[in-house]
Amino acid sequence: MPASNRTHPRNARRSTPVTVDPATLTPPPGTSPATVTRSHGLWHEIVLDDGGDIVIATVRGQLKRQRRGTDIVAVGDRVWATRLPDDEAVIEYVAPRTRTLGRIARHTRDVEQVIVANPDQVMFVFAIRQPDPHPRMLDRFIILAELQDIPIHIVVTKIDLVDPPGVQAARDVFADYERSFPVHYVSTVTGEGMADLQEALAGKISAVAGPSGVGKSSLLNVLDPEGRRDIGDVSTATGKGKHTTVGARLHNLGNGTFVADTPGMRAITMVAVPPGKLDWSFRELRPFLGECFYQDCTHVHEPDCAVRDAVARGDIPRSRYESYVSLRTGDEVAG
Ligand SMILES: Nc1nc2c(ncn2[C@@H]2O[C@H](COP(=O)(O)OP(=O)(O)OP(=O)(O)O)[C@@H](O)[C@H]2O)c(=O)[nH]1
Ligand SMILES: [Mg+2]
Ligand SMILES: [Zn+2]
Repeated sequence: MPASNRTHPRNARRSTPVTVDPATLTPPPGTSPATVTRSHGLWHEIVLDDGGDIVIATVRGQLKRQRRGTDIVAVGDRVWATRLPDDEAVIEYVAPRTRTLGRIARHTRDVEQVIVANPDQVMFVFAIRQPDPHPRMLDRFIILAELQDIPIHIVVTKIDLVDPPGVQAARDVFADYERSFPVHYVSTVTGEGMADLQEALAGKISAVAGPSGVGKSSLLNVLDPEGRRDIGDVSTATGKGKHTTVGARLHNLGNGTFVADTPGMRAITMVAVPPGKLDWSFRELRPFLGECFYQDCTHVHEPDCAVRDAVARGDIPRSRYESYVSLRTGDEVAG
C-alpha cells in the first residue's frame, strides 16, 4: 500500500507504518526481535532477544488482516515488536515459519491450528505405564510430524514403573521404533536417561507432545527446576490429570535451548492425511515405494508388492505396517 493511502488521521497517528505486501515484508525499523513463549488469544508473552525481558504483547491490527488461514501468532514464532511502557509491547511483524507442529486443516477454508511454530524437532512422549503406551496413537503423531517435515524423537517415560525397573524392559516395547527414530528412555523419579535427553534437546527448539498424564510437565520440571509447572495427578478415577497443562508454552532452558510443553493431545489423533502421502509418511515404507508391480499399489492386497515382500522379510516392522494398513483401509483417512 503506497504511503499516500495512509492519510486517514487514525493511520497518521501510528508511529510505525507496516508494509502490507507480504513479499516485501521486513521488520519495521526501531522494532526489537523476540520469541513468543505463550499465546493466549489476544495477548502473547514474548521474550526479547536483547536482555531477555519478558513482556506482554498484543498484535498490530494490520497484521491480523495479512495472515489468514493460520494462527497469526503462535508459541515459537519469531516476532519484531515495539516496546511500550509497563512491560507491554505491540507485535509489528511475524517472521515466516520454517515449519509448524499443528493440527492440519481438513479443508482449505479451515484455519490451521498451530501448536508450536518453528520447532527444530518434536519429542513424542509416552509412558511405559500409567497410562499404558498407545502405539497406534504414536503412529498418528508420527504421521503429523512427517507431513510437516519435523525431525522426530520418541521419549518413553516412567521407566521406574516397569518390572524390573529400567531401560531394558521398556526397550522391548519400543524396539520397532528404535529402527527408525531416536528413542529416549527416562524416569523423572530415578533420573535415569535424563542426561541423554538433555543432550538431544541442547541448542534446539523442541516441541514436547503426547497424551495427558505421561509426564511432559514433570520432564520440564527436572530440566528447568526454576520454572514452576502444574503436575497432574493421574490417580483420579478417570485417570486424567487434575492439573493438566492448558495451552502450549515455550520454556527457555538457557544456551539457546527452548522446550515447548503442550497440553495432552488427543485432538491431533484425527489427522487428515493428504491423498498419496500416507505411504510416504511411514518412513519404513519409503525405500520400497515405486518398486511394486502396480503403480497405484496400496500395499494392502496387491500381488508383487515390494512393501509386503519387505514386511515378509522383516525389513519393515510388522506392527508399523499393520498400523499403515488400518489407516489405509479405515475411514479416518481420505485417499
Ligand atoms: N513413577 C513415575 N511417575 C511419573 C514420572 N513422570 C511423571 N510422573 C507422574 O505422572 C503424573 C502426570 O505427570 P504430568 O507431568 O502432569 O503429565 P503431563 O504429560 O504434563 O500431563 P498433561 O499436562 O495433562 O498433558 C504425575 O502424577 C507425575 O508425578 C516418572 O518418571 N515416574
Ligand atoms: Mg502437563
Ligand atoms: Zn505395494
